[in-house]
Amino acid sequence: MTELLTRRKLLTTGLLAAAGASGMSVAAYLAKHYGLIPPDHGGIYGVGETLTYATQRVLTSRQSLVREFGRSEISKAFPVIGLPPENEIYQRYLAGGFAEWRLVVDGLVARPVSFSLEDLKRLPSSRQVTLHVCEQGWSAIAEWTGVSLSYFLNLVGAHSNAKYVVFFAYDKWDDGNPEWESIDMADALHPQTSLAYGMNGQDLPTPHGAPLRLRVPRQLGYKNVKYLYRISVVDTVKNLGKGLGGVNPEEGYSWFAGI
Ligand SMILES: Nc1nc2c(c(=O)[nH]1)N[C@H]1C(S)=C(S)[C@@H](COP(=O)(O)O)O[C@H]1N2
Ligand SMILES: [Mo]
Repeated sequence: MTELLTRRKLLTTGLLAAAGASGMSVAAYLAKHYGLIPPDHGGIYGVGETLTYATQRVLTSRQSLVREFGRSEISKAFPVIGLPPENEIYQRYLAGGFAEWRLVVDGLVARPVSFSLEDLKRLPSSRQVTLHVCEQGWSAIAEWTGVSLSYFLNLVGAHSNAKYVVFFAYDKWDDGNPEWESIDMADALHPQTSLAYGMNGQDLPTPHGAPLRLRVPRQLGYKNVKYLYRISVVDTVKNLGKGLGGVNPEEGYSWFAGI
């Protein structure tokens, strides 16, 4: 930690100096030289968000893995944040065991297709026993079974110039704002990022996001979108919602929630 803080300070100081010398803001400097600007950079926490994002992206290669646990370490209790969507279409799919449910994939992909749950289960599966860390102050370990997102993106032919993958869910916040989030390509292609349809050896339990959720263990809880219906591969999120990259930044959380 001390080392990280020191390097972080050095990096920040270096960037400030470099930006200062060229007469640009740090954010503009980062954008120009590294493309490392989170979608919500313009807010009150703008410069801070940009530095946190850029610092982590520079200090950690996208291949650095989170710890994997043994099955004996799986948590007995796993809290639920975000109850199953009440809307009609979700309830209908749920009642039918998700046989009619489809995951729609669109955007910058060579093959825009939709997948049934059975289609997804026929793809090579990935398993991980990892820690889920909620920003609300709890964490829990579970085994997740699913499809590696990098495998999936390759399968649908995601374009190499795409920058984000956007995840849309069936539920809405109390204020009516629909649930959606995005991650950048570094997280999307990370080997432990997956589309999970199983938890602790069983089908994903309904309150944990059935039939499919994002599992992105390098990011805090709220980036792990449950109750998915659509995935979009894009080069910008500016035209989605308020342009901040997700409902969480629209509601005051940081878009980048790396851990
Ligand atoms: N669609 C949807 N996904 C969501 C949420 C939600 O309310 N709706 N809550 C998020 C938060 S804050 C956390 S901590 C995790 C909780 O997952 P769990 O209910 O399986 O513990 O899901 C995340 N994904
Ligand atoms: Mo959370």
